[in-house]
Amino acid sequence: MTMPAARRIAHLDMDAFYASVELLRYPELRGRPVVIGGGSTAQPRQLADGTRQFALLRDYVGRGVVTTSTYEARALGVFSAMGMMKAAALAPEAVLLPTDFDSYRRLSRQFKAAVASIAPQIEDRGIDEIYLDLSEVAGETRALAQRIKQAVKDATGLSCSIGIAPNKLLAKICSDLEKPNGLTIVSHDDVPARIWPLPVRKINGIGPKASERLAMLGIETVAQLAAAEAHLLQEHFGLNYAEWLRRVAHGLDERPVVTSSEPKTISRETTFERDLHAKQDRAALSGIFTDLCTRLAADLLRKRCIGRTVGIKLRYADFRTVTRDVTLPHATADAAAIRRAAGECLRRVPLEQRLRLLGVRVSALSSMDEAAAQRAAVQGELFASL
Ligand code: DCP
Ligand code: MG
Repeated sequence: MTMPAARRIAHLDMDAFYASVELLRYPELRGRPVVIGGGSTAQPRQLADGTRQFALLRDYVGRGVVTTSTYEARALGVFSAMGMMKAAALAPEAVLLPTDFDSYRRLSRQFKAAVASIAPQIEDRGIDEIYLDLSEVAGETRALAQRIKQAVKDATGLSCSIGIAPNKLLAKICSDLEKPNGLTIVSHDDVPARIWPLPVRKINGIGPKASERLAMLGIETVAQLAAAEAHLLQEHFGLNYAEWLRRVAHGLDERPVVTSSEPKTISRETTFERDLHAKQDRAALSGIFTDLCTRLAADLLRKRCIGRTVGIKLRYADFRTVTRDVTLPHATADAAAIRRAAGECLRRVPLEQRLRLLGVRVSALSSMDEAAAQRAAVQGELFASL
């Protein structure tokens, strides 16, 4: 048996992202506790002498929550999602700034473009985080990571933290270990030393409910999870989630980095040797149709994709082309499900004329592995909340 080649996967997460973007614009606030999340009343005022006057958290009244905070504010106990009044009690002297999503989005595009110039295999995970597949990128790991961090800094003036590991699961955990401006590299052999001491919450996919439930079983660390009896986990979390827990506790994760350059739609079509009629050539057409769906399902499986929208394309003998599609309740890669949905579409087109071409496509694609991990996670959360 040949082992698949080891991968080199990075997770990059910007440091105190929104707050750091604000500090680019108000450099005089560096080193001070700053909280983002005010409304327009928190807009700094330009004074006659050229200096700026900032709103202070102690003057805040309302029901808003903290969007993010600088590390100086975090040292005072102020974190994302905390009520602003509570934050004001902890850090009355902190500066309050309004959120400015346009700027955050602009800087987000800039840092991603800078990274893409070095490592093009990027999976976008939101405004301030990405996964990178560095397996095919030349260079020693630490030097490569430093180059990426420098490129982000040069393009935006901002710092980020990078975790590099054999898979997404470990890379994500690692990017958080030495924040801010961190660089953490782990191999599979480092899992017992670096990952096992961590609380189970550090694993992306073990939410608050699952960790609570694990704590009731005496499982607080990843090491304890790795050592847990399989039947105990199965009993409390169900087979799928228990199996997933066991794998992640050992640092195992096969999910690919899904780049946005991957297709949004996958299709198969065929032009007939002679024009076919829906009634007279029913059997032949039906066979071709089923065959298309089977091949399409195989394409999806090969690309590890599932899709929610199934569509057909018909070209009539007079070269007119029509399409129809249907969106399913759940994404699928199953040949029979695709055949059924495509059949439904076929019933919605006129079939008096002969046909030259028939095509089937699946769109609204997502990653098969991502979906499975999410299902397992949701199921675990459900079990945990019972
Ligand atoms: N964010 C938000 N609401 C939250 C958490 C975060 O609106 N509950 C926003 C503000 C953050 C951005 O998303 O700046 C990125 O989230 P992170 O969790 O990466 O937090 P930060 O980048 O602010 O800090 P860190 O340095 O810990 O990554
Ligand atoms: Mg961040």
